[in-house]
Amino acid sequence: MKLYNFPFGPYPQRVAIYLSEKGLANIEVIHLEPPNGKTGRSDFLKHITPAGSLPAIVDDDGTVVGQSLAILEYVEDTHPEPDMRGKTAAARARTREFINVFDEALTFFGLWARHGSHLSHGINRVSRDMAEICSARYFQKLRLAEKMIDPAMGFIAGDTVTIADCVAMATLHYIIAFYDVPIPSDCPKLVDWYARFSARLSAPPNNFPQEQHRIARNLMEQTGITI
Ligand SMILES: N[C@@H](CCC(=O)N[C@@H](CS)C(=O)NCC(=O)O)C(=O)O
Repeated sequence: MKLYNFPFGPYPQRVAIYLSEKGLANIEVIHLEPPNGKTGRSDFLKHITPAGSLPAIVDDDGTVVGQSLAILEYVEDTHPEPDMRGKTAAARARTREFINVFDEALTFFGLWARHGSHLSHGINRVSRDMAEICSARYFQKLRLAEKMIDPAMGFIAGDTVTIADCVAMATLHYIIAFYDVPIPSDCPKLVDWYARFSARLSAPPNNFPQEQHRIARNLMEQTGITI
């Protein structure tokens, strides 16, 4: 199996963290430059998946899977051990609940950054309304996750690592480390989980391109948002 990925970013890191936690070594990882607003999608990536986005996998039988969440499910289906979805129907439902919450959080965050960050100036239309509405929805999703976390469990969705931890970690690491947007202090269970998961070997590196990081940081000040 080949994984086409990128060394940083919330979607690529979902899969990178997952592979590290899963302990799968028989996947060849090929890092590519993702398409962006300036360069557009590369013909190579468009050839792999219709979306032309990273990550994408190509299995040995020719199966192609794009979209990070579909990739996680596909690898779980083809490599069931160790299980990273939850052993019972209820546990798997809980895993999916958390995945949905963080996926929605990332979508709102993405709209906030895309229409507010100095990184997007000249690429996307700057919108004060978008920053206000989407940042509020982003923080609302984190507060929902906070309510859902059971502090008696060591991981986000239960007592073992699941793909929900990988999705949550990839999301929060990108937003905290690249854009300098902290988890609100009224989410102590989430803050605690993030600190503990950050100490794991699977935690993403802070390997951001320096110039992009310099422009991206302080998103809250750039867009006039306070928590
Ligand atoms: N929904 C997709 C999003 C993937 C995504 O946006 N990847 C970025 C790289 S971090 C990318 O390729 N962006 C360029 C594009 O979509 O044209 C997923 O979950 O895999």
